[in-house]
Amino acid sequence: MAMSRAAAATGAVTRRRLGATAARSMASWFGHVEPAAKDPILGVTEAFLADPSPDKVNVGVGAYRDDNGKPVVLDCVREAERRITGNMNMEYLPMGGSIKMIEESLKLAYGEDSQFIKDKRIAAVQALSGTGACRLFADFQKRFLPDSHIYIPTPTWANHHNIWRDAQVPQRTFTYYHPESRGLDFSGLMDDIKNAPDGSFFLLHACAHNPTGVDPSEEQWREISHQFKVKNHFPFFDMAYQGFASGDPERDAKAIRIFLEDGHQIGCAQSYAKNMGLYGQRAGCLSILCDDEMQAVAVKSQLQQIARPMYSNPPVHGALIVSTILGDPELKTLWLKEVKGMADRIIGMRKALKQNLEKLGSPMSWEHITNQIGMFCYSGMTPEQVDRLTNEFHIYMTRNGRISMAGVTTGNVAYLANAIHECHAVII
Ligand code: PLA
Repeated sequence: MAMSRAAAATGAVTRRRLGATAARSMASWFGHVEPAAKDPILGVTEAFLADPSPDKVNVGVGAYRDDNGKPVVLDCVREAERRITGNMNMEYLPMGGSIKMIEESLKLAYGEDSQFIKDKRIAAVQALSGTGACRLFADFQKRFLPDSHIYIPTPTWANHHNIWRDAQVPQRTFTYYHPESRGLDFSGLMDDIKNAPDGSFFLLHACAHNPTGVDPSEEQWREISHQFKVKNHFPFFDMAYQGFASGDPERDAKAIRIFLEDGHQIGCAQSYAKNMGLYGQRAGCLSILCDDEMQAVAVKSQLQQIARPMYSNPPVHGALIVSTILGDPELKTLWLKEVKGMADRIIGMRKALKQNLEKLGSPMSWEHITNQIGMFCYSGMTPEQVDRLTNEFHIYMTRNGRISMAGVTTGNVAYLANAIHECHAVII
């Protein structure tokens, strides 16, 4: 029987498709995909885990350890989990996340009695920790101010560059660190703020700058804020270490509070990874201070719309832990004590590392180890020196010379100091 014209045509299409599939299977679908470059921070953890040496030390990623080198779950978190267990269902959160967690987060960043909170001027959503908050903001910036740039400090947390790159926001850098003095290059910073086109976006580390451990003083923040006002720049604060700089979350919010006093509209990314030890729970918050309540409602709805096709709504467990702790005066007091305890242990390890290096007769000045604050020590070691530390001493850290002080313990500090001393001695 003769084939109908339609059936003949279908057959031809099928043969063509099969031909294409056969050709592709010979060439392989993904043959062109090259391995991605290793992440400069998380790649260090991978290398550390693969090293069988019993001496190995990981001072790469910024993850707090106790003095035995063990990961820590805070007592306030354990207690919050105990209270939550069995009491909650596992339904989806709203697209913008837990209202209670957001409320508590805003109080932490903007102040318990903030008028902006009372006036409902802040658009805020729960985010996938600090990274997710930054990414959501970057996507929002691209969508609603498509011609804008982001000014990022030199140096900064490496992932900032990836985040704004993937959001397709063009990046520029501004001066931050002065390598010779191992401190802030304040005049360079102020010049760059002045020279940026009016109305530029700037990424600022709210406290405990990563990787340098160098923050502006209160007076310098005031000058920066003033200059931002003159230039009408937008400050976006990444606050990944609130509490880790001074041991007191209230004090660590000082830079943000100064900008608020001066009448800026700000954006803020908060993370509970470090200060509550909720790393893998991905608990964070993105907030944007708006002109008024109506604008805040609109901005929040747009943030939710960006989140919906990416991950729909944020995870529930970490948010519950955060809201349970911050919403209960007794648990909050315990949290504040525990944050201070973590910050103090790090300060103690800074002193111990410096003393050990001095005891070894190191000809270098190690003042910066104790002058810097937060989780990291920006040691000044070169990538080659870091490679030696890793290859000869099994000490793992990022190649920019950053030491995560949170991984230094009474047990490994002398070994670390000795290795640093050896590697420096050769270069000098
Ligand atoms: N912002 C800054 C400045 C950070 O240092 C980090 C984490 C984040 C945001 C994001 O943290 P979160 O998404 O887990 O909340 N920086 C770490 C880890 C601690 C990392 O690189 O992911 C670091 O070792 O630098």
